[in-house]
Amino acid sequence: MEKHISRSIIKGFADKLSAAVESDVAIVGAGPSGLICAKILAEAGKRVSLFEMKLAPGGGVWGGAMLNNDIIIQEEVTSMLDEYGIRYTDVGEGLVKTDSVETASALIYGAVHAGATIFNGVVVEDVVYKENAVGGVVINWTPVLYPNKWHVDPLIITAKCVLDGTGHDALLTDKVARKAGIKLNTPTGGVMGEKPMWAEEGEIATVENTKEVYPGLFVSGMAANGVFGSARMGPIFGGMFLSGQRAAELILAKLDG
Ligand code: 48H
Repeated sequence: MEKHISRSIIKGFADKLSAAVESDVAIVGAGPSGLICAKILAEAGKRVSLFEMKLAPGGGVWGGAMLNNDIIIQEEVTSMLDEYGIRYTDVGEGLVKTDSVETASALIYGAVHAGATIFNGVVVEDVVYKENAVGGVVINWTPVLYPNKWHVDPLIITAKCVLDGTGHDALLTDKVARKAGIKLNTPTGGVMGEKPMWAEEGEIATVENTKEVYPGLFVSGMAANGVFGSARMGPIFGGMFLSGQRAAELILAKLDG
């Protein structure tokens, strides 16, 4: 029995990782925008690999606001909540609240159930950059790099499109821009840095900023606002849902167009 348990898990994981080596889309960061994008792309039949450096996917959803574990979403986005079966309560002013634990778990289940593969505990430390385009990600086990900084060479995942959904500091896009010495599709050509809180503006901007910032490299969610220098918005998540949806639309247009 023990031998069979171990061999089944080792083989199953090796098969998953081996299949991921040739992905259509590599999504970096399992926050709400990355998870929503993953579900839509997987439903469209794309081979989607999602890498999350933490043990638990879900990003900033779990903690609600200062660990008050509810989040706020705009009424216009409740059709997306309905699709996941996430329950919500009207709180007035065109807003609803949801339980953050129910929301995070539903988004994770939705992505995996649609056919995306989530690799948790895996950090994306770099990208593949060839012939003026991003063509994949470079991965390692999170404990190899944090806090240990062991000198262990990574594995490489090829992908036609890469989504930076890493949140506030857009660290992946920042690293790519610096290391490859490239100009991004931003007004300055670089990562502009997130602005302070302005909920209404930040929510609109996160969807508008969801773009292909360099051939093969897309940004979503807070990373999009970090790249384009837009405001943060606090614990309201409609923009993150719509950004994930927008990222999927743009990536599908690139893959199928
Ligand atoms: C693998 C990585 C790496 C890496 C980071 O921040 P997130 O929740 O993602 P978004 O942008 O979809 O959602 C943002 C939202 O949660 C939020 O923070 C809001 C609304 N803030 C407003 C405000 O004012 O504060 O998740 C990003 C995920 C995290 O789980 C990271 O662990 C992960 O990306 N990640 N995974 N490799 N290099 N870097």
